[in-house]
Amino acid sequence: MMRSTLAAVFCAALLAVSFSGCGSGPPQASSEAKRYEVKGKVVSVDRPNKKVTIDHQDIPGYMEAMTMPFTLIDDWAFDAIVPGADIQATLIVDTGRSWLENPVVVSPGPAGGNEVVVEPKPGDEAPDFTLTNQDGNKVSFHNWRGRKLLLTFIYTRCPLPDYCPLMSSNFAEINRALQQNPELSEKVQMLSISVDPEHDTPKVLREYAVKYAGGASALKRWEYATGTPDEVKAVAQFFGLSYWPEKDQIIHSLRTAIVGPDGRVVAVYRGNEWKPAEVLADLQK
Ligand SMILES: [Cu+2]
Repeated sequence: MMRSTLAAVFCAALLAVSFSGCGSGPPQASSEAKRYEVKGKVVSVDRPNKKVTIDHQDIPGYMEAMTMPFTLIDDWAFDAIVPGADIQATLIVDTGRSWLENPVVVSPGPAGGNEVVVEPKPGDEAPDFTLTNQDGNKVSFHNWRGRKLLLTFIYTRCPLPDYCPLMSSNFAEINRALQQNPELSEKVQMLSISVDPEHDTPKVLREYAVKYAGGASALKRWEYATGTPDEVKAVAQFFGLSYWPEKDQIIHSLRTAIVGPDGRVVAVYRGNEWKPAEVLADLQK
C-alpha cells in the first residue's frame, strides 16, 4: 500500500516533467497481478524505452531461463543498472502487461561495467585501425579514406534478434539502397566488425556476409572484419562499444558510426533505434 502511494507520488512528479514518463507503463498493479522474483545478469540497457535485457535464471512457475527484455519503469534505477550487473527484481505480470519493480543490484558487474563510456565526438579523427577482412586480408582505416565509412559491430552467433541480426539486416537494407544509387554507392564503404574473433574467423565472416549481402558481389562495398583481440578492442573502445564474453555469448552494447572521407567521425548512433533511412540521409549530406 505504502509502495503504491509512493509510486503514485513519484509518477505525478514525473508527469509534470514529461507525459511519456508514466504513460509507457502502468505505475500500479491491479488486483489480478502476479508477482515473480527475477534474478539474472543485465545484457543491455535501453533507457529511452525503459527496457532492460536480462539473461535471467528460471522464474519458477512462469518461464525458464532465457535472455529477454523487460520493462523497467523506475527511471532512477537506470543510473545503477549497467550491462554486466547482476540484478534481482520483482516481475509484475498484469493483464496484458508486465514490468519490473524494486530492482536491486546484487553485484555491479565486471570492471568496466560502471565505467563512463567515452565515445568520439563528430570531428574527432579515427586512428588508423588495422583489422583482417572476410578474405583474410589486412585492412586499415586509411584504405577507406576518400569515402564515407559506415561501420557497425556484430558477432555472428548473436542470439538477440534486436541486436546483431537487426544491425545486419539494417545494413542489408542500406546495401540494397546503395545498389540502386550508384552515385552515392561510390562514395560509401560499409564495414561490420566482429567482436568475437575467436569464433568469427574470416571464413565464418564470409559466409555470414554473403548471406546478408545477398551474394558475394556486394562484399566489395560491404566488408566484414575482425582482428586480434587487441585490434578489435582498440576499435571498439574508440567508438564507445563495451563487450565481454559470458558463457557462449558476448555481452555487448551497440555502436554504429560514420567516418568521413577525411577520417574524422561524422556521426555515432547508439543502440538499435536508428533506422536505415536516417543513416542513408546522413550519408547523403
Ligand atoms: Cu549481438
